[in-house]
Amino acid sequence: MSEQYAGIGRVLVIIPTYNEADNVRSIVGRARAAVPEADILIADDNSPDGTGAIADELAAADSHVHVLHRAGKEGLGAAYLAGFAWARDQGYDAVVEMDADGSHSPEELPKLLDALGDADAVLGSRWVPGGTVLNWPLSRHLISRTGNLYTRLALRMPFKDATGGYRAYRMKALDAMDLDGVASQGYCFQVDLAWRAYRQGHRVVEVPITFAERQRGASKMSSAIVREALWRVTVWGVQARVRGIRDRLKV
Ligand SMILES: Nc1nc2c(ncn2[C@@H]2O[C@H](COP(=O)(O)OP(=O)(O)OP(=O)(O)O)[C@@H](O)[C@H]2O)c(=O)[nH]1
Ligand SMILES: [Mg+2]
Repeated sequence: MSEQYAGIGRVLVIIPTYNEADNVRSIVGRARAAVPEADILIADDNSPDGTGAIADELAAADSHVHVLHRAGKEGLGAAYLAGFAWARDQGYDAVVEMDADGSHSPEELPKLLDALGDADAVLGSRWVPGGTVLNWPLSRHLISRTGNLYTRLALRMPFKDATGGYRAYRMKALDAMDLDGVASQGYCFQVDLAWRAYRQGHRVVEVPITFAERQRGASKMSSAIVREALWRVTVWGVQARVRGIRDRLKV
C-alpha cells in the first residue's frame, strides 16, 4: 500500500509491458528504490515471453507492486487507459507513465514528482535544455525532432517534447480530460494527452530527462505508429483552426 508523497498524495507508477521479461525485474526494483512511497502497476498484455508471470512473482513478494493482466496486445494507449482506470478505482492521487525497457531512468522519478508538486501534469522532456538522448541512431533523432516540430506547428502547442512517454499526471487533471474519447494507440497517445491537457488549460511543465535507447528486448516502434501520429495530429490541427475561424466569425 502506497504512502503519501509530499504535496501530491498517493502515487501509482504505471509500467506497460509487452515482452519485457529481460527488463521487468530490474525496472521494478529500481523504481521501488527511487520512490519507496509509491506503488507500481505493471500493465501486461499477456506477453508471450512470460513477463506476466514474473510480474506476479514481484507482486507476491512486495505489497507495493501490482499487476494488471490484460487479454492481449492492444497497444500502449489502451494499456495506459486501463491503468488509469485502475488507479482511479483504487483512489490514487497521481499516476506516472514509465517504459519498462530502461529508456526512462527510474532514478529520475523524484524529479518528475517534485515538479508535479506545482503542476497538474509533468512531461519528461528530451528536447529542453538539460534533456538528452543516449545511443540513438540518427534516424530516431530525426523522427523525434521532426515529429515534435510538426506537432508544435500544427497544434500551436508550446511543448518541446509532446511525444515522450515519461510523464506524471494528477488524477484530477486526467479526470477532466475526457479520456473516453481517446482512440490513439502508439506515440500519438502521448500527443493526444498533452493536447487534451493543454486545451483544458492545465498547468503543464516540462522537465529535462536523460533518455537511453533500450539495451535488451525488442522495440515495438513501427512505421504504422509514425503514420498514426502524423494523420491524427494533422486532423487535430485542422479542427483547431476551423474552431478558431468559427469563433472569430461569431464575434
Ligand atoms: N501492455 C502493453 N505494453 C506495450 C505495448 N506496446 C509497447 N508496450 C510497452 O510500452 C513501453 C514502450 O514500448 P517500446 O517497445 O520501448 O517502444 P518505444 O519506446 O516506443 O520504442 P523504442 O524507443 O524503440 O524502445 C515498453 O515498456 C513496452 O513493453 C502494448 O501493446 N501493450
Ligand atoms: Mg522504448
